[in-house]
Amino acid sequence: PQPTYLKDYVPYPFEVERLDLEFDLEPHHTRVLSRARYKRKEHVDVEEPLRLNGAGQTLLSLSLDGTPLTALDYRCQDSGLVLPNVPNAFELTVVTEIDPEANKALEGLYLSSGNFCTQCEAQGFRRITYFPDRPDVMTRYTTTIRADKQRFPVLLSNGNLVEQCDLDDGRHLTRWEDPFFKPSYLFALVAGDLVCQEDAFTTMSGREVLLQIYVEARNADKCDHAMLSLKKAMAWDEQRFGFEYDLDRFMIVAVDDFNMGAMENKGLNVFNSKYVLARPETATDDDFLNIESVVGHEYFHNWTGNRITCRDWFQLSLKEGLTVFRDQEFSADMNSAAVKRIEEVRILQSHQFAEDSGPMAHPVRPESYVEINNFYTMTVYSKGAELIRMMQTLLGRDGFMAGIRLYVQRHDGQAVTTDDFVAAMEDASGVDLDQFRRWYSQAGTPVIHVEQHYDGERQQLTLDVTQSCPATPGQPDKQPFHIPLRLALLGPDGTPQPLHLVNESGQQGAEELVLSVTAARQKFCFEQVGEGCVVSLLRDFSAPVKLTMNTSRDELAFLMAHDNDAFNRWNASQRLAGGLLLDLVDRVRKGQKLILEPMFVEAFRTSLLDEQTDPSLLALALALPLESFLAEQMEEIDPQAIFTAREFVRHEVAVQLKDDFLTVYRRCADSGPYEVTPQAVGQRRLKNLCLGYLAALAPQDNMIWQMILEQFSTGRNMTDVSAALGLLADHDNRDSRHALDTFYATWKEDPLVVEKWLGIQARSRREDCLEQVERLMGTPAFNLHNPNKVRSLIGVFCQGNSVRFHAADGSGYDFLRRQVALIDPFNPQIAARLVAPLLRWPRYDDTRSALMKQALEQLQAKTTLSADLYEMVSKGLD
Ligand code: BAL
Ligand code: ZN
Repeated sequence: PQPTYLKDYVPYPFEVERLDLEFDLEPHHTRVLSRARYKRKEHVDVEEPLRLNGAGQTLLSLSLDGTPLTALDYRCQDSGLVLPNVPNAFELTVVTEIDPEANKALEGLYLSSGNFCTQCEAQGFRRITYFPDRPDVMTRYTTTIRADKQRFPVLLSNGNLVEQCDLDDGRHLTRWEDPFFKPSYLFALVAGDLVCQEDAFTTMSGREVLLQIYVEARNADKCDHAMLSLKKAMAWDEQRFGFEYDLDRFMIVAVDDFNMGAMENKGLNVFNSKYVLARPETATDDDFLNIESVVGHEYFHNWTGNRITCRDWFQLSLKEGLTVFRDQEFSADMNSAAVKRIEEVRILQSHQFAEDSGPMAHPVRPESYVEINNFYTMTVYSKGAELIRMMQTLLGRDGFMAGIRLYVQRHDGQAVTTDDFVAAMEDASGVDLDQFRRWYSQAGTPVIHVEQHYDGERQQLTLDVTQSCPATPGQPDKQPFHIPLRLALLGPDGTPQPLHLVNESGQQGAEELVLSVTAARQKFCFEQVGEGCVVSLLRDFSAPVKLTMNTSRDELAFLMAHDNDAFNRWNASQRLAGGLLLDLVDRVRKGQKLILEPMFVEAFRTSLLDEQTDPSLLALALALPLESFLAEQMEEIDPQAIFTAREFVRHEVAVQLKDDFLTVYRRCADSGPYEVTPQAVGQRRLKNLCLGYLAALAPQDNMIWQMILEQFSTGRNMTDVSAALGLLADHDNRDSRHALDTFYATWKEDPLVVEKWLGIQARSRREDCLEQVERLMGTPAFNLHNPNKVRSLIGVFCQGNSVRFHAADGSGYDFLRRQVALIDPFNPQIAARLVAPLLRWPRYDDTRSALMKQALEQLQAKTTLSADLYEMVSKGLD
């Protein structure tokens, strides 16, 4: 497969004035008629042929302005059709047949639980009909759907319903018109036996919008939270961004078989059921929060993605980075902003930073791809959102909002680039973002190193800041980034001090400043700085960088207790725990005795007993740094040593603070009805954190073991029940087997709960975990064709159970290789995502790295590799 390059972009030579689609739905033989009006753009050569994308369908007929074409009039290639001699304006009618039932790649039109649905982003529309399947070709769609009325009583597509009638032979028809121009990736069709929950929303200009959530009948009682989230999102987008919904109807459909989380099709969002369905008995707090965030995200795309879309797929972050930022702000406003920020950064630091330092490292705006599906990455999404956040920081809220207004005013209805977005921000605010643009074109995580020098006599503090960025594939040298560095100075009692920058004409005396770091090396000097001040840097994680600084453990403990920036308080706790853990990892590797520093236990106890702080923040501060975060800090990753060191700390803290954990556990005990308020969620988080530490003493400590069993059997919500089951599943004994069996027997008809059951077992610390995973693959609970099941079992084992996946004998690698090889022939997207952990082989010891590489080489040697997997494997071996 050949790469596509950003530098080769050329506009499409034709405009498409309208597109009429007609579907005659049959599971194995769906007939698609598409009628499009094409018009050659001005100044385009008359010799320029019409090129249409298309794959995986049978061409039944083709006619131009009503005249049938013969095989001499066009060329049919693997990737589509070429029509060499077309007039300047014409209507082309294409009739094709497709087989949705056989479509296990879940791209284009397919069946999920017997219902038809579509997924067209990025390039699925070409599997439905021949068309210029690229985001810069926007047109108006009319969709007519005909199907058997009894089997498919609900027939949906984008826009407004304009016709509905019964036909002969038990079939019926609906016709939908979407008044908005859209690219093909936003097309959607759903047909099935679904029930609908309805509600309404009145927009700020007073229009009534019909809201509908369609699900299978068995899930009818699990839509309330998604509906509430949708209404909150619609109101929030009006208040915060001034964006009002634009159609008469907004529909969400939940399906069980879905490669992604959800899809923002115009007016008809199709969701992975995981991000719609929830009841307290079946869904955890995190599920509830994720539903709110994903429902928001897809809804927010209506303006940032649909009304203004991407010129080409290299611009994916134009809509994704911006929309992730918007959903983050929404969740922050609905819940606790500090908790949300910490969670975002925790994921960024452990996963996006890893991507940025591996063979798939790419800029937020990539320069080439073999398969665009491989670029729906943490870098494009999460780092892309950080770029938007940095612009807001540099421009201020008002400047940023002026930029958003200008962006919409200039580009509504267009397909544009990330550069257009930055230009709107610049033009609206007057802030020069020329150097800032490097964030879009340079890959890798910048490292900022800060040396501080205090001159007591002059009362001056100098920060000597250097920045660098490691080489990434194809980019050996980097230019300095424009980095917003938010900082404060805290006095000995924790009070923020007024800041006075030497040689600075701007505002002086503020308690917080954003420094613009733009050079490879830069000094910032502050005056009137008293003795004993501690600097609080990169507050609220003002840039996606790694910060290194010679902060002592005492200073970290001080920041942990006193920093008035909640993010930095958490960050100090992670740096302190991280430093200690990495020292212990080192001792494990050297075979030395492990000792836990008393100051750590004391700092831990102080936080644990703090009754003033938000319990969610405490739970985050008291959680040990993730294994993946620690791994990222190591030159050569040793998963076994990381595991041993973490388990040692967990056990030691549990031994020393057992009574304190019990006190807090009991204080946070479940009371009252289930609510997803920050306070209630926080109590459950803190309670389950305590139980998690205490579990390190079980099952030897029978009292603790019984407590876990008790929570499992009497827990009144899935958060508590699944937390307890996860702790039980770390052991192989009669109680834990009984708990796992009972749980499955209770929930075996609910796929989303079965996924949790699989995930819990895939994450187990049991030494025979892989054996259990392989056994589960052979049971009815698992299905290789269902992406959620694959992610819950295979994905969790390979990405969330580092110590077992990286077993020194290579059994985990061999397992992953076999599963990837099995899945690739029918679902390349999922296979390519699954293989990612093997690409990190250069970071491990010689034995592991040779085995991981060998697994990749074996995959590469296969004769039939999808483009998706080919790209991942070959980059991994480059
Ligand atoms: N556009 C694909 C799913 C999402 O990011 O919303
Ligand atoms: Zn999105």
